Parts: sequence; structure tokens; C-alpha cells
Amino acid sequence: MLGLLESGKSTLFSAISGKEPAPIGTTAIEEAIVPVPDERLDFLAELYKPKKITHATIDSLDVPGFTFHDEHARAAAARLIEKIRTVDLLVLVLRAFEDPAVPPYRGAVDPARDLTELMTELLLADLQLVTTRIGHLEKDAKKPSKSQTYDKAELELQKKLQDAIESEKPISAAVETDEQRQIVKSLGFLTLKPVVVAVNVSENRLSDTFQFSDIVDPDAPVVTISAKLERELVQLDPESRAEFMADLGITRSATGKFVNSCYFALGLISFLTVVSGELRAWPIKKGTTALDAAGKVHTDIKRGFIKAETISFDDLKELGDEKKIKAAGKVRLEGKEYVVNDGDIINFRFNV
Ligand SMILES: Nc1nc2c(ncn2[C@@H]2O[C@H](COP(=O)(O)OP(=O)(O)O)[C@@H](O)[C@H]2O)c(=O)[nH]1
Ligand SMILES: [Mg+2]
Repeated sequence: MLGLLESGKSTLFSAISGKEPAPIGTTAIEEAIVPVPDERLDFLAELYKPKKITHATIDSLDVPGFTFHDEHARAAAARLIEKIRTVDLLVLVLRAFEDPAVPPYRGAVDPARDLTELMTELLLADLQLVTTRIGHLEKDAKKPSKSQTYDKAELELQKKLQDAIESEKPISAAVETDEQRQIVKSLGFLTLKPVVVAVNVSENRLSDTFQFSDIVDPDAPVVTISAKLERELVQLDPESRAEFMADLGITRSATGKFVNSCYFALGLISFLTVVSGELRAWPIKKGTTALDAAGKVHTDIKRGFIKAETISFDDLKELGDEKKIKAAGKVRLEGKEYVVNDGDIINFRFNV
């Protein structure tokens, strides 16, 4: 979770994690494991009455805010930016709320401007990385060595990436093949990462929509949310929460939708298991095979994999219970290569 100072990152982080927000001025990165809401688990819980319910989770970081007012502030921002090269997703939090008590960045609330500034800094950070890398590779590619061919190929690619950034395009626009992606994967380019934009609005502007397709990838989800309101909501007991929401005329908290957008932007889906009293959602990348999904649950299950007994959640919801599913012939026995779908309920058959 990245953004300018006082855009509401810590407040939003607190809303999704239930942790106390970091005080303004903290320089440490906070971490929390955030459960991913899943209505399917609620439905299945009714049906199976499990002893335990385990949601999929996202590991989330709250990064102290940046300003780019001067060289000192930019150097501090650059240091923080270096620390987040290993993350899989960037959530860019933008201030759109009006509040005289919280002075806005550069004297005016302007989410599009803030996003542009953030993207520029991310591009600069990547440009620096590319330039350093090119410097090393130019030396290495001259020396005859085992990796010389590879170094030359990487050098060519890095130069292409440099050109892209210099014309203000993100690295993601210049990396075209899986092979190229593989080459640059370990470098942690920020502008190669998927992005979710969270626009932090005042409570009376929840129905505003924003689009920033000229600044970020047009496919990046843009979520309108009031961080302050969401934080207040999680602090209430269910009854007062319902009352408060009714007063505001809202039916759903936006936090769940926001976390789901992040999960989706990460390319994750869930398969579900009900084993010895535990109902559980397992996060996997789209395209994961049944064999690898089995490995998520336990390496023994992967090793001894026989079949994945699979029913789809939608079928179960429609028909009501497993008996009817069986009667309708909707239990599938899938093999190792089966590509798991979102909402598959899987019972792995395996040998130990
Ligand atoms: N009015 C209003 N104030 C907010 C909202 N979100 C955050 N704030 C306030 O803005 C200040 C900065 O918030 P914080 O989450 O610490 O920002 P960060 O620097 O991005 O982590 C705090 O005083 C918050 O109470 C919001 O949605 N509405
Ligand atoms: Mg903060």
C-alpha cells in the first residue's frame, strides 16, 4: 500500500487488517495478514457446519507516506521504494477526501495529480535500476564466460526497457514474452507489478467513480472507498454496524470489495476444501493444475496424487447438497493436469 503522506493508507490498512493504524510520521513498514472475504465460505459453512473456517489471505504492507517536495523527501521516498521491490502488487492510495483538519498535498486535493507524481517516481526508481543493470551487463557481456550469450540477451532487453521508461512507459508495456518476464523477474521492477488504485473519498462521495486510464494500466481496478468510514465500521459490533450503515444508506462495506479487487489483480483464485471439520479457501494462481493445487494442501497429497474429486460451487449452490450433486452426476474425477477453476470444491484422493 503506497501513497503520498496522509492519503489515508494507514487508515485503510487498519480497516482491512483490524490493526491500529501506524501514527503519522512512522518510518517503519507495517505488515498484516488480511483475510479475503468469500461469500462461498459463508454458504458452505451453513451446509457443512465446520469446526473451523480458514479464509484465503493476503500479506499486506503499509508503507509510510511519501512527499516529493524536495530532494531530501525524494531520497527518503526512494529508500522506501527500494524496500518494496519484492511485493506482488501495488495498491496506490489517493486522497480525494476534503477535510480542513488534514492539509492536502501541495495545497489542493487532486487525486489525478498525486497518481501522476507517484507513477513518475516509480518510473524513476525503475530507470535507475535499469541503468545500473545495463552498466553491469555491458562489462559482463564483453567477458567470455558461460553466461555471455544470456548476458547479451538481457542487455538487449534492458536497453529496450530503458527506452520504454524514457518515453514514460511502464516496464509492463515493454515486457512482451514469458521469456522476457522470466529474465527480469528477480529484479523487482515496480512498474511491472499489477496495480490497484484506491481513491479515498469523503463519506458523502462514495458513489463517485474515477478513471485514470491515461496514467495507469486501463485494466487496473480503481476502487472508491472512504478509509475513515471503513475503519469506523470495523470497530463497531455487528448490530451497531448495521444501524450505522442503514443511516448512511449503504448495504455493503467497501473493504471486502477492495480486498477482492487486490486478490483478483494478483491473478489469484480460490479452490475450497472441507476436510476433517475444516472448511478452507486456498489461494492459487489462475491456471494452476490439480497436481500443484494438491501440493498447496500437503506435499504428501501431491506425491501420492490419484484423482481430484471435484464439484463446482455453483452446482452445489444450485442443487443444495452433495447427495443431489451425486445423483445429478456432477462429481467429476479430475486428473493431475486438470486446470483448477475458481470455486472448485476438491476432495483429493491420494496414496501415502
Ligand atoms: N476526513 C477524512 N480523514 C481521513 C480519511 N482517511 C484518513 N483521514 C485522516 O487523514 C490523516 C492521515 O491518515 P493516515 O491513514 O494516517 O494517512 P497515511 O499517511 O496515508 O498513512 C489522519 O488524520 C486520518 O484520520 C478519510 O477518508 N476522511
Ligand atoms: Mg501512514
